[in-house]
This record gives sequence, C-alpha cells and structure tokens, in this order.
Amino acid sequence: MKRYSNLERLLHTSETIAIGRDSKIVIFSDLHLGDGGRNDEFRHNAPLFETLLRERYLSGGFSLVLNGDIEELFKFDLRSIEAAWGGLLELFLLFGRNGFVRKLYGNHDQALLDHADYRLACVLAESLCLHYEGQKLLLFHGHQASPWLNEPGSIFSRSLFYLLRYFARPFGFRNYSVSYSNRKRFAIERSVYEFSNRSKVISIIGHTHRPLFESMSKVDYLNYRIEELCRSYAEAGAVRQRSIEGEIAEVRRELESCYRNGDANSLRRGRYGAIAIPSIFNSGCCIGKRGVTALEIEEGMIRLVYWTREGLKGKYPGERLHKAEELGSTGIYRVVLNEDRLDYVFSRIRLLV
Ligand SMILES: [Mn+2]
Repeated sequence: MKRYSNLERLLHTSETIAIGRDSKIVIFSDLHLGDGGRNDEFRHNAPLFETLLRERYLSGGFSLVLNGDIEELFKFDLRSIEAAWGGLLELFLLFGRNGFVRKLYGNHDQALLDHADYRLACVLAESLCLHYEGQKLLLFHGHQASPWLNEPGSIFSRSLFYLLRYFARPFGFRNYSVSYSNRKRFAIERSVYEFSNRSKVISIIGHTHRPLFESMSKVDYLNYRIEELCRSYAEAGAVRQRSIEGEIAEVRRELESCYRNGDANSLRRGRYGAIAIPSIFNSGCCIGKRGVTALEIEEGMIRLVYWTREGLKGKYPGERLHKAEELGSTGIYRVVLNEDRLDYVFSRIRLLV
C-alpha cells in the first residue's frame, strides 16, 4: 500500500548491523541541542545527561544510537550549537570504541546533510536496521511516517485515538515540549505500528517525545509478570524465593489498583484485532522537565528507562515495580519503567500478527 512506502523504503535501504545476546546498545532521541542560552531546551538536563552517558553507558561498554532531533536547527544555526555542545558531540564519537555509534537524523536536524564538515557526518544516516537472531529492529526518527497525515480520506476518530492510547501504553509523561497534538502523535504512532506488524519488525522511534514500550496493556503485562514469577518460583533458591514472593505482592497491588481505578475496561481496549502486538517502541526525549528517557538493549532484554535527579522523591509510572537506583554517588537515579526479553517480544509479533 502506498502509505507505507516511505517506511518500507527505510526497511529495505538501511544499513544493517548484527547484534546478539551480548550486545549493549543505548538509544536516545530528541535532545534539541541549542546555543546553550536560555532558549536552549536541553540546557537544564545537560549535567544529568553527560554524567549518565559517561558513567553508565560509555564506561559500561554500550554502543550508541542517537535517533534524531539531536540538534535543534529550526531555531539555531549549527555553528552556535557546536560552540555550546562541541564537547558532547565529541563524547558521542567515543562510543565507537564500544562497538558502534550512529546518528540518525530527524526533521529538526535533517539539514545536517548539507554540512559536509559536521562533526558526526561520518556516522550520519536516516535509519538503521539491527538484526537480532533472524529478526529485525528498525530504528528511525519517526517523522517519515507523518506524510500519511496529509493523505485525503484519513479519518481519525475519537475511538481510534483511544485505541492508540491504550495499545501503545504511554507512560503518563505530560511534559512534552513539542507542539504535537495528540491526534498527530496518534497518527504517526498508528502508522508506524501498522507498518511494523505488516513487516513483522520492531520499530524504534522518537519524534513524538512520548515514551512507548511495546503494546501490551498494563493489565496484560502485570498478569504476564505474575505468571512468569510463579513459573520461576519452583526452581529458585530460598533467597530468590523470598524476593519473588515480595515481587508478586507488589505486582498484585499494582494490578489491584488498576482495577480499583476503573482502568480495566479501557486498558483492555485498543488492540490490533483483539490482541496486543508489541511492535512499536519510543525512546521519549532528553528535554523532559525532570529527566531523560532512553531505551536500552542489553543481554537480550529491551528496557525503557527513566533518568532523574529527583530519584526517590519523584513519582513515576511503574515505581512500585521498579525502584530507583542511584548511579554511583552522582545523585542521579535510574528507574526501569518496563523491560522484556527480545525473544518474547519477537515471538508475540511472529505468532500474533
Ligand atoms: Mn522530530
């Protein structure tokens, strides 16, 4: 179908990199680097971001994918951005020694294609395909899906909007600084979701600034988690069994609060057919008021994480399940918002589409 052709082009023309169970990759998007002045939306997160980049990811052996809108070229010229953030651009390049670094462009930094002397020109691309055990993860910024918006005959009803809200299980972050309407976000996410299912790939995007992790409803996820914990209980040692008991209790409380708040019906809406297909992920953005979100791929797991200075004080979705952990003694905390095995995610895509 015509409306998919842009994304299909990416799938068929991307550079491919093979990854395996021992691979470690971190994906960030939407830094919107400016001139370091008061209109620079990244500035307030700069110390946080540079610390976690160095101390968790560079020293932890991660490869790096910057998934678009890294520089804010709609508002600033490249020279002023480089003057403010040249050190950060150099830091990005150091990730090459861990494996690879790729800079994918978005709509706000696409103009970099015209700058041959751009510091990261050697790693600049539109998209990237990661091959994991015969399966594909396609990484691209996401604006490529938006021309579909302008096609005549597109209908975005309110019910479709709710469908997306729940199948994509957004994480409740409200501080998007882009001016996308929910309707536009929905249109982009939905078209990426349909493309991914059709092509049986995982798509990893940015652009909408809305962190997304797979497409199970929260209730389904919590039920699945309980089942998984029960299965592992019998084989676990005594110490691990105590911790599994504690975790089951936490998950049950979370599940009960979902039902209590009347979320059950709405959360159970919004599927591809009647079933959730976990085929779209979004790394969120790095200009959040209270922190930064990212996607990690590590030892066969995919994870949505949230980095914040306000560690234990803050409230974030899923905090009952995953405690904030401090990075050394930096005063910076990392919260796992969700994680799953890539094998499991791909099995769902293969079996359920
Ligand atoms: Mn964008």
